[in-house]
Amino acid sequence: MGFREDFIWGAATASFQIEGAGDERADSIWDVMCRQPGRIYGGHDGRVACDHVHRFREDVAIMRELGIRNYRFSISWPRVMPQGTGEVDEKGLAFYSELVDCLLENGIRPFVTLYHWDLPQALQLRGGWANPDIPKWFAEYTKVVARCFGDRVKDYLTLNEPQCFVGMGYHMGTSAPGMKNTPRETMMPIVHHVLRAHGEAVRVLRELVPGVRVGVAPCGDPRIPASDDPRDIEAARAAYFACEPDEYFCVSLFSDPMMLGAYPDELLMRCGHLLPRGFERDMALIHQPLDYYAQNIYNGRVCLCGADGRPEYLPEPVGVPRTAAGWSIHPEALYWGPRFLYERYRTPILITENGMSCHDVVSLDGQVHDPNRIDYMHRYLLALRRAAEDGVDVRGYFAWSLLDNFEWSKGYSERFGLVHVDYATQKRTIKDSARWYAGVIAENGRTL
Ligand code: IFM
Repeated sequence: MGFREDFIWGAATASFQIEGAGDERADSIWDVMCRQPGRIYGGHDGRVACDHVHRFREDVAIMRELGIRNYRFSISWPRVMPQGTGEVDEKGLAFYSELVDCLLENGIRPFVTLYHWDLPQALQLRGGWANPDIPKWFAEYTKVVARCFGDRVKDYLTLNEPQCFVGMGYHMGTSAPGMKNTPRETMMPIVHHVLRAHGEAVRVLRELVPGVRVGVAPCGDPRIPASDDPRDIEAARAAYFACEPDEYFCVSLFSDPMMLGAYPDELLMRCGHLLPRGFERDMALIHQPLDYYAQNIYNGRVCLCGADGRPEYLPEPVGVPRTAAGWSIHPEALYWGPRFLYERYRTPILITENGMSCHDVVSLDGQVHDPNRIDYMHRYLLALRRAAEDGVDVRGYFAWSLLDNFEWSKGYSERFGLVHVDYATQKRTIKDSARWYAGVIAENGRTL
């Protein structure tokens, strides 16, 4: 009972959020966004971030000290291909190669995310995700990655949170490339290009990397049934997989095509005519078996079966616990999310992000005491363990994040790390939560 003996305990990061060394690579869409006044909290940017490119050995040593044996990081497309296609930057590749070697020497298994939002600006100038050629560009980039690292890296995630980089990037305008209210006529092809890019990457990885394991890391807040009444459970399930036009945070919008080979019916009825002509022919490429169905889970929404039999959301209770980012805390999301996802997609589940933003400070004793984060992780992990005990094939959990980092439009104002970063000095301080997590890992979650 509990977590599998080979449970994957890890920590996650993303290139733009930690790497820095902005002068040593070409621009991504996030560099451009950061230069636009008023877009990012405090005018912050990713030029230095956690200076991970120059300090990765120290960061790997911290993971080793904590017993974190799995590390999820992303590759910056513009660092390895400045124009997005064609020329390869050998220095950029060398950085990741050294990082991978260092991880392996320290007994840490690398999990590579191919795309965590930092599109080369050169490709944005060619239309970015709206250009129907982008799946081909993504395949070319994936080939470079697979050929360089495939001998040493066997675990890959194609895309991180397509919901966010599509929804926030093209509909809400809060993420790069910062476009707002892009018409549905453009949004639906963007969604389709993203899905084709995923399919192309899976195909390339399977072809070039012997023994590869591939997944994808979407998001979407799990719906939590208000009670054990089967009608509430079904209402929560229906709400979780519902797909409304102009709602890009739906799980099923991206995951049904990838995992079931079809767009949700309700979407096809209302927006199918906006998909690229002949989209049906792409469904086999998009729908390929995956080794993991990964999901990033932080929040949840409680829902019940309303009087008319339809899902009805409960208002947040007064005083609901919240993170420093203002997100309400719903540990049960890590029970119902994996359960609903596993029941629908029948693929082993990997939690590729979960964690909490806190107002962390280095105390007078030189330590970072973050009991709220410990409590958050403890509650969420208990829920995940219960899911495993109830038959959900849960393979792993990655804490977000290893380091405090650049939290996109919030700049450095949010701290999600297990390790505190003083941005003025780049001093790392291991937080109490990291030591607590180290204990959980050592015990394989038995003492939770
Ligand atoms: O920091 C982000 C990450 O890049 C994507 N998932 C959510 C995290 C916290 O907002």
